[in-house]
Amino acid sequence: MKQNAESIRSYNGAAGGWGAVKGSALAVHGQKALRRGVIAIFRMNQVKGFDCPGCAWPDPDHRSPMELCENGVKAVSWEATTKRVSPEFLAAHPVSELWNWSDFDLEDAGRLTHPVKYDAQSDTYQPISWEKAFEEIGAQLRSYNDPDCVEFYTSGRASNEAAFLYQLFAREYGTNNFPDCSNMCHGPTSVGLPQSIGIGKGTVTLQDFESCELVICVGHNPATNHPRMLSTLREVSLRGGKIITINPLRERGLEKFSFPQSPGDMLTNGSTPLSSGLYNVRVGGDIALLKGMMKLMLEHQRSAEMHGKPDIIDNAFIAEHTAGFKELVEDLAKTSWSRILKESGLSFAQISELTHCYEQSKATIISYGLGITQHENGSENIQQLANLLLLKGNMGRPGAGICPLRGHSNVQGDRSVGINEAPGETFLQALEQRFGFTAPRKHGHSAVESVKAIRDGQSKALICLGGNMAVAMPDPLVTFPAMRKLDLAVHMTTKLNRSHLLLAKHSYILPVLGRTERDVQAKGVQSVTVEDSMSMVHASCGALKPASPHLRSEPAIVAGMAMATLPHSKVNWQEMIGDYSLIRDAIEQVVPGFTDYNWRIEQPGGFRMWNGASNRIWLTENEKANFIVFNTPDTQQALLPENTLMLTTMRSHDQYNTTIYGMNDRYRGITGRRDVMFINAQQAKELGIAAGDKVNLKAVNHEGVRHERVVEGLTVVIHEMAAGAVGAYYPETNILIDLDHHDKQSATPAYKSVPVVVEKSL
Ligand SMILES: Nc1nc2c(c(=O)[nH]1)N[C@H]1C(S)=C(S)[C@@H](COP(=O)(O)OP(=O)(O)OC[C@H]3O[C@@H](n4cnc5c(=O)[nH]c(N)nc54)[C@H](O)[C@@H]3O)O[C@H]1N2
Ligand SMILES: Nc1nc2c(c(=O)[nH]1)N[C@H]1C(S)=C(S)[C@@H](COP(=O)(O)OP(=O)(O)OC[C@H]3O[C@@H](n4cnc5c(=O)[nH]c(N)nc54)[C@H](O)[C@@H]3O)O[C@H]1N2
Ligand SMILES: [Mo]
Repeated sequence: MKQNAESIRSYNGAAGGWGAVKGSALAVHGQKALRRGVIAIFRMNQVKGFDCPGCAWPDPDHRSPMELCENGVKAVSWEATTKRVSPEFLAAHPVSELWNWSDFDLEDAGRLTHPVKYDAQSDTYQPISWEKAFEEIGAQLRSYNDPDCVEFYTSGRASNEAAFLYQLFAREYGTNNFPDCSNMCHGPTSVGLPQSIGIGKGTVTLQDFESCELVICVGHNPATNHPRMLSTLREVSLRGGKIITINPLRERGLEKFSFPQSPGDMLTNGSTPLSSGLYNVRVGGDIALLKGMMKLMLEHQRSAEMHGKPDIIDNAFIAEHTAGFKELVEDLAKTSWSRILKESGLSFAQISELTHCYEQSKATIISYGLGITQHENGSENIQQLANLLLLKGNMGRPGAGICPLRGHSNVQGDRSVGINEAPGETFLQALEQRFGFTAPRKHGHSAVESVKAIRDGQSKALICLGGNMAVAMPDPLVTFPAMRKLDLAVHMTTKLNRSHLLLAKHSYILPVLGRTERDVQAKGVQSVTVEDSMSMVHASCGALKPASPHLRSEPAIVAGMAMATLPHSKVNWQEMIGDYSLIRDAIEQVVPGFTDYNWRIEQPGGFRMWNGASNRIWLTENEKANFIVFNTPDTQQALLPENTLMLTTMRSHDQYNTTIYGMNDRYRGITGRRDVMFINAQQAKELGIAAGDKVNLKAVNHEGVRHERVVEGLTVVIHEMAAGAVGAYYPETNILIDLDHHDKQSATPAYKSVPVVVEKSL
């Protein structure tokens, strides 16, 4: 397609392949990390190596010599860079100057080398000793009467050991305020899925992909975000399994794949076709589509019964294992086809084809990502996916189940070991029994609630274990001023980012060892552990020399703060940070599922945490798997201005969340820029805009256009995507998202359906 710009071209190649090798080489080179990077990359995801800090896709049992992917290489070289942010660098660049740097430039400046504290007089971060920093932070935290005025944020790269100590510190201090990055992605998985199947985690393992007949990929983009999944999908495809995509956008990377580790593919420029069907559902139209599929299945079932043909649905499973089937049937009977077609944006023929495919498959896996979770009905979206699986008994048997694609490499593990704003009583009692302090019972703040509490002056201090919270959250018009009202901000981090420049009265940056680096404590070299998207727990041991001798490990920093804050602590912090196996012993004593923790992580590949639903044991209140009905409200869009479109915010291929590695988005054909807006050809024509035109995006709500919430000067890119929607990159567009626009049950921001209008720039 002609796009009127050199920087924008349609991409027709395969994912992976030589493009990925070139992308990896550029990433390593750009960070001047060639030697460090290469050593690190060879140790990544190997049995005795470290876990890739990229995504949470599991490692296969039989690892290829290099179990890695292009984006994993970028993540490692970004961390293994030889560039440094030293005290001299910080002295030379006042915060007011750094504020004007781009997000890319801030992180590209390199690794932080010393603990620093902000000095208002010089407007710079200045070095401070670790002991003094701990002492001051501890004194500040002790000065508050109400522990609930402190927020403990976690980003999902933290290891189980760091996260367990962190929650221990916060709970002994007296609060359950754990805003977490998972509140921004898979909150609906944690809240919605347990109501259906009794657990907020996926039920499948990599082995299930070896025997499934069909994989339905709904609302995720693995070529960019979980590239190692493409190797798994390639194997499914090679043995004749089917892969279907439900996505408003055509994501080229999911269509064919050149396996960078297959000499055959690479030498012949060959590729394996992956997804064989794409259904361009409307943004937010998944529930309508899923209801349409289930409605058809029930019609086919009735017809099969009448004609004495084999069953379409699994009646035996439904009778023995589920509740709510009758209500589901009633709801589907009431749901009209006109509404299903309008809301899904698909034709009856397309829905029939998809349903037929699902009916034919004897074992189906549904994998899903943020295209499902980041909506006002994110939790309900997931419950409808579960309904569809349950109808055919596709849960808890080989080759079948649900597969949420989690984000950060240990986001699931962090939740498992206690990063939870609403902890269960059993967990709290076990914690109390092991450590002998009284744990708080009041529910704490999730991410959105924490920003509101800070905005309202209720919360005064923010401690961040990694991440870039202020930039990742919606609504910088609210979030940024809120952060500047804080009394205390402490950031444990590897690199500089914008959140660190939103100054509190007292601001500290504490530099941490990365996943790739050797961690030596009193009892020698330490490993940490992580849990992937399929509940596999394994050890990760850094190999590189630390970026600076002044770095400390995350567990050691958390323990340092805890000891300085809680002089009468019941916890033996010093002992635990000398030997992380003692932290794992404590986790084993508090959290079910970690029996023989230290022994089992020594086994190749680690171990899988027990999962009830995978064994058809439903840990729901009624001990059944539940069909959950959702009466879709008459679309709220009716209240919005007539020309409203739904903006879905996206990641480019060269970004890891708020970390921008580069300016390309290869599979979507974008080179050297991020200031673009994707739209389909017909929609563009209706708006009177064409490829290459400049437009402004403005937020709208029921009161009309909100002129202060605007992103200006985006260039129009014509892309195959559903009608009624536009796409643009995150975080640049977060200004358009209201803090109150989130999934109702889990408060996960509805980043994927933001009401906007498009105006032509003058
Ligand atoms: N390289 C790289 N890897 C990453 C990350 C990264 O930024 N870069 N981030 C990590 C993190 S924290 C996470 S949570 C994961 C995210 O991984 P994904 O879940 O893949 O997240 P997104 O890239 O946001 O992609 C969401 C997809 O949903 C589609 N979509 C949008 N709206 C809808 C809808 O209404 N319905 C449907 N069916 N689809 C929709 C979009 O077109 C897009 O293809 O990746 C992790 N891995
Ligand atoms: N509009 C829109 N907004 C979104 C999303 C979206 O799809 N659309 N996605 C949301 C999602 S899924 C997520 S998970 C959030 C991401 O939210 P966060 O997890 O808060 O953000 P990241 O960008 O992953 O954090 C990057 C920073 O982590 C620090 N870091 C890197 N490695 C380490 C380490 O090993 N240890 C420590 N301590 N720090 C480290 C570096 O300083 C780096 O700048 O964004 C959310 N925001
Ligand atoms: Mo995420």
